[in-house]
Amino acid sequence: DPSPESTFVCPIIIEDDRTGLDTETIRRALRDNLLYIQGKLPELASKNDLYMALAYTIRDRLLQRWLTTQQTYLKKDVRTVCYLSAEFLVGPHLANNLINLGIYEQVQKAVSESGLKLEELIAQEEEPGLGNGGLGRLAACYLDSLSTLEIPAIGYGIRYEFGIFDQEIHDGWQVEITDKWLQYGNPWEIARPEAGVEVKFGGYTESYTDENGNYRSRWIPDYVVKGIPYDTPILGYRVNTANTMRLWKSEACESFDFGRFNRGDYYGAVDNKVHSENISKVLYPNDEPIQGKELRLEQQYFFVSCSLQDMIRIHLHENPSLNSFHQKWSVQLNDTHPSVGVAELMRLLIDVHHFDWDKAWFITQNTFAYTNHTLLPEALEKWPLSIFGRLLPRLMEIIYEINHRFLDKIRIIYPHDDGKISRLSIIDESGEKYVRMAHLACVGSQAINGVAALHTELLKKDVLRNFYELFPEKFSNKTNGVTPRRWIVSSNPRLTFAITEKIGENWIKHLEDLRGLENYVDDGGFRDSWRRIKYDIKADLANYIDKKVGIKVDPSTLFDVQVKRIHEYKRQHLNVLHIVTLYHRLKNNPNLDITPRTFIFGGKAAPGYFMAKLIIKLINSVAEVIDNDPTIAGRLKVVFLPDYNVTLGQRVYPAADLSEQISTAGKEASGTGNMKFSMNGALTIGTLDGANIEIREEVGAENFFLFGLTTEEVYAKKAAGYNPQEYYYHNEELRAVLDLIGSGFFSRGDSSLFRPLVDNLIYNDPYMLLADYQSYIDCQEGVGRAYKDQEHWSRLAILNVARMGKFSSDRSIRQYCEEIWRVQPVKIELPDYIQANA
Ligand code: GPV
Repeated sequence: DPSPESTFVCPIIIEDDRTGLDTETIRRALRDNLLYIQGKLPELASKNDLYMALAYTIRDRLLQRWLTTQQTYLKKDVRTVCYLSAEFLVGPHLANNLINLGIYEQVQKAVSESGLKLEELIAQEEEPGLGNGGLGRLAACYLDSLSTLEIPAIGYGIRYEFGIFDQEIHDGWQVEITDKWLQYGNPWEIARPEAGVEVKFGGYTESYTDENGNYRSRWIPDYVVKGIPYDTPILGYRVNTANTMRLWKSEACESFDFGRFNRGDYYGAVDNKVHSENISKVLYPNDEPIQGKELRLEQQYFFVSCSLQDMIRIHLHENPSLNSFHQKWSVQLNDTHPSVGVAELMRLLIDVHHFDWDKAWFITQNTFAYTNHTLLPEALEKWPLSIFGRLLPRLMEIIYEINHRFLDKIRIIYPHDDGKISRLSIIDESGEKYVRMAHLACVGSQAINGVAALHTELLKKDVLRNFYELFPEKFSNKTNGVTPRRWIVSSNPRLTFAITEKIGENWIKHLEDLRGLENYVDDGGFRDSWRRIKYDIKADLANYIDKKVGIKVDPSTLFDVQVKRIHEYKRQHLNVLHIVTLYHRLKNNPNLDITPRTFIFGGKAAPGYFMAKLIIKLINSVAEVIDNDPTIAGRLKVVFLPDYNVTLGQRVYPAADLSEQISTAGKEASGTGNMKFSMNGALTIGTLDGANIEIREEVGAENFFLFGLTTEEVYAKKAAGYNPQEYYYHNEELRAVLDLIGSGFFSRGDSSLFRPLVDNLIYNDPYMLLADYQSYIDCQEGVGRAYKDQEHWSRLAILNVARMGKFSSDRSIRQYCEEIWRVQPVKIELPDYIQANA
């Protein structure tokens, strides 16, 4: 019998070590996790042990919010957005979760007893590099906003074992190193093997008549792979909503073939396991255009099939049938990478759930929506029929049937117009036959959107013209946005504090409120502190640069920054032409009065993209000569920062004075780095391309450095037979600059090294650098002059920040919710015993 003393007459209230948000409880939980998860005594713990213990401490605080969110969704039978994306470039989780939970300060104090700073533990996190660039990062910003806006959502993707490669620079050249982001474990994910699903590949199809006399198809595959979901909670800012990012890992169904093993074929016995696990092994490191490799198609079909099967399972748990599927799920295709989903949902509805074609098609068309992210014709995804049909025979049949029915309708609208038919067809039959994935996405979706106003207009006029003619009502624009939680609050705490001191903290959730800063542009004291903050951040970056690449840069110089994937259309080499122009001028006139600048570059090149890799080598070669030339006396410095990624972006954007957004007009769909710079008080030098146009509209033409041809002028020049040689021969300075590069001056006398690059500009110049050169140089002179007047520059910078409200991803997501997904917020109430956010 229990003694009277041990009988609880009422529950004892203790702070739960897994949920409490005060400093003391977090401190206790941290020590506890260090011992019981890391198995370390405090005095023997490494920095990484402490990071892991802290990560688990924070994950504990997410779990109640996450489970409550999922339970609420099930109970309320909500409509859910599924964002299908081959890439999610989420960046490190720890700092973001602290900010969104509102416990940054408490954790800072709790950590201090370890003798380490919270910032050091935050820096310990290995970022999940599960994306290439803008497209993957956009998906991550959208997950943040979906949770912050309390929208039921799931991000479905692939759990690559190796993400985007780490970049090292050896002798000026890019070297790719395998990204082993999982090697010390990932505390933010939870595997759900019980929710695994199977995916078929290869083999053949056959028709049969079922017990009711219905004519059906079945797919006899060559092999079957299992998908295991790994879930990561995505918490919104100061709300209880924690949505799920569900990434699929591929595994073998039977990891070991005993039949083969018994026959003595050990390697054959593990073959199947090796092949199955290969599917989610590595991210393809090409930005646009993608590479047509079979494994890439396997990846796409793998994650899309897993995700659709998952939705169907969840749906049937709550609903008697799939008749209402499209009412409960809105599935967004992030570019065409997941567009095989259109055919896969048809297959699941018809072959597995025995729907008839028309009903299945109605559900499918009302489920999907498609976002296009590119204007480069070579980046439009297409798969050779030979590969597609061999790997996915049943999907091939379904796509033929979709196309057949689609073209039958088209023939009625455009009788006797065979050109139209072949231009609209999902199958490209002009040479080797291909499946055109954008056509499949357009035909199978209820909505189609571009990612900036100009981009959407060009889609309608050009890339998807024939589809726009057919169904104009499906098209709309959704200008990209970025999350201010990561791209201002987390990356730029000093600016966050300065803004919040003046206008309160509402702007973090309602970025339009930054307008309030306009009241302070005339406040000299505010401008002073604005400049001091920028200087301090630049000094931090200068320290980082010295540590990483051993170059000393002066924080009082103009920091002129271009960070993004290396691509000819993004024109990093135009930036180099400007640098060499200034260098050439200083060599001819050493006393020339110029605004001292530090040029900072960062970005990865696709490993197979020769010209992009040569551009990296050029930047580093020019850097070496200029940085070591005593006549320059520090007035120009050039730095290439290796391994540009989300973490480095968070360091660089806040430190920039000038943002380089210099793509050929009509080539950059939107850009999102342009937004991150401007939000952090950099001014933009840019062309009328992508979202630059809308940024300029918002901040005002007088606060933006514009140069270059417009899209119309680019088209007209091309049509008139663009000849770059005319610019080369008629512009003396340009010729001197190109000749200097071509001569071997920057390559120790080797005049062959940069020849392909220089010749490509003089004789071909597909991205019209030479046509834009003079306009760019002149515009940069204006930048230099403007920077000399620091009071003036500060005004422009403050106005840039004040007017960036439109470019929050919260605005973008609200528009998707209202105009495409038709979903509503769902409030999440925590049980009483969980401490609410601070
Ligand atoms: I397609 N984008 C990308 O990063 N990778 C791709 O494969 C494709 C597009 C980018 C565009 O280049 C940017 O202009 C755009 O801002 C971004 O996608 C997000 O929409």
